[in-house]
Order: sequence, then structure tokens, then C-alpha cells
Amino acid sequence: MMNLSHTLLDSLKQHGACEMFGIPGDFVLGFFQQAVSSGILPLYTLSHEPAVGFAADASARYRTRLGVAVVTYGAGALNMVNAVAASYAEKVPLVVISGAPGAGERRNGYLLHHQARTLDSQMAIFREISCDQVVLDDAARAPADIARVLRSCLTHSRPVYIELPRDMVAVPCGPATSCAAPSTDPAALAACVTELLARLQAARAPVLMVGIEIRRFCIEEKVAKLARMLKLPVVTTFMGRGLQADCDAPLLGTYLGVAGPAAVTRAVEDSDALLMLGALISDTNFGVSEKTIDMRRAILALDGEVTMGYHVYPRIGIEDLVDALLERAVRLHAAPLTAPLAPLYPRGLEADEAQIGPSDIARAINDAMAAHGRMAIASDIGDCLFTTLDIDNTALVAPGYYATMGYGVPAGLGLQAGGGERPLILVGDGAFQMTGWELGNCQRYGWDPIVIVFNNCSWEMLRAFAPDAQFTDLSDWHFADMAVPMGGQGYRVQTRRELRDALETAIATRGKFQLIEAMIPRGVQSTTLARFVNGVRRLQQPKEAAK
Ligand code: TPW
Ligand code: MG
Repeated sequence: MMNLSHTLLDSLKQHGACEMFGIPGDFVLGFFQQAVSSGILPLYTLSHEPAVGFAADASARYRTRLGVAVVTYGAGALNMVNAVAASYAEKVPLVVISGAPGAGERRNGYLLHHQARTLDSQMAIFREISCDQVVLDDAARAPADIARVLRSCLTHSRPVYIELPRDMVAVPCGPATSCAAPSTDPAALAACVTELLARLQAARAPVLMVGIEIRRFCIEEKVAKLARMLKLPVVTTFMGRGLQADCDAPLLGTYLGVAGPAAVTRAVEDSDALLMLGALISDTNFGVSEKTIDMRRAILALDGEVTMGYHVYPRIGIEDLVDALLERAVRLHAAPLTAPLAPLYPRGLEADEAQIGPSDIARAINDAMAAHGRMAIASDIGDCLFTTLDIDNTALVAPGYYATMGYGVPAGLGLQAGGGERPLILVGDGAFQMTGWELGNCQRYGWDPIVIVFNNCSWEMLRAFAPDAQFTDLSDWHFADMAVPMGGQGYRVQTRRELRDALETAIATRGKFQLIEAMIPRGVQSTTLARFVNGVRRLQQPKEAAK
């Protein structure tokens, strides 16, 4: 006999989920038992709920499918709020499943353990960071409610919240069902495409900027084809770094205003028709633009609508837009491109006795990927993320806009669990202090990521913004020494030669996580971080003075 847990698990699977991450607790124990005994979806447990959220988020981003995080009520779910907020901000289809008190205990007159204020406080908190919610307290409605919520998750590419009272776990329930996707209005779409192509055709220097939605909605190949047909040079946003890595697109590089490669900055800021597909208009993407982009001439497809000039075409799905453009595209006569089409990333690390800087790590990685093949990267926030701008374009998951620390290590675990290949994890020492322990879970599942800790004994990004601050020095924790007891191997490297050798050995060693602790002198930053911080400071100054 089918029960509500089976219906939920089947529905998740039918909507594309391939695994779940979680930490049990008494309010969700029954569902964990159902999940494991049914074998419908594999379940990976980690150590701390933020990591559960990050791992599920990363798997969803990387594989373009639902991510699932299962936690207990209160202490578990509320521990995951920051991770879910990150998924909300960066448009990741994450399904949060939380256990909850059953109907009888809700009425027994006691305060219940894990209760914050009211029994519904948790729902209220998650309503703010999810696009749809349901409490599965009615088995008759459950199949349709689950289908609605999972449909919302995919349509909006944002988290949803499912609360499962523990007395409902095994009640009989009908089979999983599904809801139709919303449709685009064909007449509005036709009008939109006509105007959009006319604007591109009239332009002197159109440019295509791609953002995260093209991955979320799985249209990277189509967008690359569109760029080729329209002869549009392509740039990614900062958040979109890693997009088009596996496509044949005329890619110029990643736009980061005054901090990014000059040719890309020029192309974007001089464009008189910037077509932005799925790009978040965030400060990390655009805050360091010296010449502000003229949004009146830009065309923006985001959040299911298209904006150009002073008007909006509502209800236009980005995939429908790209399909229609592909159908109608005629060759536009874009100006000859001034920049080389294939951006050049630094290679050929000098394996000498010099100290290591962030750009040496980029070089070492580029050399290794040239020799052994590309790896997908999970990066934390910190100078390691700015360093990815010097690393060959390869699949990347990182919190480039929401910028939460602690993402990198659990995200890498999520990549590998999600059926991906062995990932490369880039993380600062400060962020590693937050979630580095999660590596101890690799031994149970056979995961063997390669982790490079940028150990500058410092919150260096903060030092960059506040050079005189007294609180940005961190101690030397000797992370590499912790690797063996946690089931991995560690390498503490001080010189470029040691860095190269450790990376070679790490790549050759399978079956255990490989932790390379790269010692970087305090104050040594990547050129991109230095330019980013200078840019932010300089561009914010006049505004501050005007206050
Ligand atoms: C959850 C604020 C942004 S960057 C940073 C802090 C504290 C320093 C990072 O140090 P780390 O990297 O990891 O050693 P590096 O290269 O700068 O030395 N809490 C959270 N997220 C953020 N973003 C902060 C605080 C922050
Ligand atoms: Mg640091």
C-alpha cells in the first residue's frame, strides 16, 4: 500500500530529483526510515545543516535539476535558513523537507521541543525565502499539493518548503501526479521577438550577456547556437562565470567592470544593444561598472519577462524566447570583434622556491587541467572566487551574488554525490573554518574531491576593504594535519614547486579526499580582488560624500 512518504518521494523523482541530503531528528525520523526502506532516492547525511542546504543547492545548480534537503523541525530547519536564502537569491530549485509535530501533539498543551515562538513560526520564516509552501496535513490533497509545489520550484527556479507532520508519514495516499507548466502567450512572444531583433539589427555593437538563468533553465546550448547565428560576442556575468564552458560559443570572457578583463569591459560598456539573458542585476555583477550600463538600450530577459526600452513583455519564458529567436534569427552584421575570441588564461607555473600567490594557484590548476582534463569547480566566497577569473572556463558553482561563506566544501560534496565527476574545491581558510569538517563525510561515501585551501591566515577580503582593521588576522590552523584522521590526505605547501607537486600527487591519488593547504602570505591578493576592492571604494566614494 502506498503511503504519503512514498508519494512525496515518487513525486520528487518524477520531477527530476536524483538524491537527497539530510540530517535526521525525531520529527523527521519516520520519513528518513521510509526514504531508506523504499530506496526511491539515495540519501546522504552530513554533519551540520548549512552543509545539507549547500550540498543540495550545488547538486541542483550543477546538474540543472531539483535539489532536496531533508531536516528536522526547528533546530534542523532553522539551521538551514542561510543556505536556503542563498538558493532563493541565486535562483536554485531547492526542495526543503522538514519534519514537524503531528496533529495530536500540536494540541497537547505543552511547548514542544524545537519550537521557536509559535508552532508555525518556522513556516513563516521559510515563507520569506521560498516561492511556494505546503503542510502535508491532508492525505487526500497531498498528491496535488506536492505536484503544485514542485512545479513552482521548477518554474521559478527558487526554493520551496514542504512541512511533513510526523503522524502523516505512513498514512495511505494516492499516487504522485503533476501540474502543467505555465505557457507563454504566442502573440506577445512574436511581438517581443520582432522588437528585439529590430533593436539588435539597428545596433552598431550588440553584445550577448549570459547569466545564471540560462543554466537553471537548461538552454546553454541553444544560447550558444543563437550567438553563433547572430554573430554576437558573448560575455558572462560574474555570477555566470563557468557558463558556456561546454558549448561552442564566441565567448569573450567574464564581465566585472573595472575589475575584469579590459576587452570585456569595453565590449559591454560600449555596446548599444546589450542583450542580457537571465542575468541578475546585482551589485556583484554590475556594481563595479565605471561607465554605467545604459539600461534603456539594454534588453533584459529575467524572471519570466522581457524588458526593453521602457516597457515589459510579461509571461515570456526564457526558453520560449530563445526558441523563437532561433527560428526567426537572421544574420546580424555585428562589427568585427576587437578582442581575441578565445580568452587566454595564465599557464606555465614556474615550479621554483618562491612563495605562493593566488595567481600561482590559477596557473597550477590551468596546467593540471591542460594535462589531465578539466574539472568542475566548487568555490567559496573569498579571494579564491576572484581567482577563478584566471582559471580556464570550466563548470563552476559559487555564491557569487549572495556571497555566503561556508559554501565551497559542502558544495563540492554535492557535486560529487550528484553523480558528477571528481570536483575541485577552492576555499579560503576563514570559510574552511566554517564547513571544512564536512570532508570527514567523504570516507563513508567514497567521495574524493581535491580541495585547495587558500591559507593566508586572514580574512583577506575584509582586510582588502579595511586595511587598518585589527581583527582580520586568523591563526595558523595547520589544516593539512587534520586530513589523515578525517580519512583524507593532506599537503601543506609553501612554495610553487611544492604546490605543483602536491597537485600532481592529488590528481593521481583516487579514493580519498586530497587537501592541499596552500600557504599564502597575508596581504597577497589576486589582481582581480585588488581591482574589485579599489573599484568598489572609488565608485562608492562620491555617493558616500553626497549623503
Ligand atoms: C557566512 C563576510 C566576506 S569575505 C570574508 C568574510 C568574513 C573573509 C573570508 O576569509 P577567507 O577568504 O575564507 O579566509 P580570504 O580569501 O578573504 O582570506 N559570514 C558569512 N559570509 C560572509 N560573506 C561573511 C561573513 C566575509
Ligand atoms: Mg583567508
